[in-house]
Amino acid sequence: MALDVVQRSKALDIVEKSRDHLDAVKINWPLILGAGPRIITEISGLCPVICDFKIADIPNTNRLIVEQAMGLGASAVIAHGFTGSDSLKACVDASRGRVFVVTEMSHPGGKEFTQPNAERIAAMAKEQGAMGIVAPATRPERIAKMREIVGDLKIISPGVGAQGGKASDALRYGADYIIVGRSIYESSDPRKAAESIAREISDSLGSRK
Ligand code: O7M
Repeated sequence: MALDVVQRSKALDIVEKSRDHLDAVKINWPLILGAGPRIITEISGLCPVICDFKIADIPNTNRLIVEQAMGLGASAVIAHGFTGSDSLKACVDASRGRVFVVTEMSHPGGKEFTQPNAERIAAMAKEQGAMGIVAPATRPERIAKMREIVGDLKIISPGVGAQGGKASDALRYGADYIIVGRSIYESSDPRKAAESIAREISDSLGSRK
């Protein structure tokens, strides 16, 4: 789940209600800025945390960011790839390989700069020893293309629900996990929303057999 709320109490309440149906909680800048970095530690006591800082700097700065995130309890981090292989390598080294690399972004503007470079970035993620990549559920055919490139790396896929993508399509085209934000945290019943997406996923995996 992408937990893009800004209040500590609301964040913890949503995680407590929905965590039985989640593999991990992805934390982005809105929650860090709203609740403070210790929220990483608090939530990591309930569910694995992926710090989505879309790290995009020189190698030394990347290393410092990753060390802070992992030190606070993150299980993995998310980095951009466009800064190049040395910057990504710094993230891989500092997290012991627990990095997901953004390839093509899910929003319409993702076609402008990220799409033309996505395949090279995916290949670099594989070469540098990342754990996986991020690829768009809004364009599931692109997930299939990325799968050809990254082989057995994990693919996590945002853009389900509020951005128009479907969980079952993303999985059918090769994603391992989907990232869902607003469809869960803006729901009047986050637990039920997470449960119904988890059911869609298990049904679609069942129909793959
Ligand atoms: O389900 P939503 O649309 O409310 O939230 C989607 C989340 O995924 C939100 O936290 C975004 O920052 C993130 N995301 C995208 O929506 N598109 C991308 O291309 C990449 C990400 C992402 O998670 O990158 C790591």
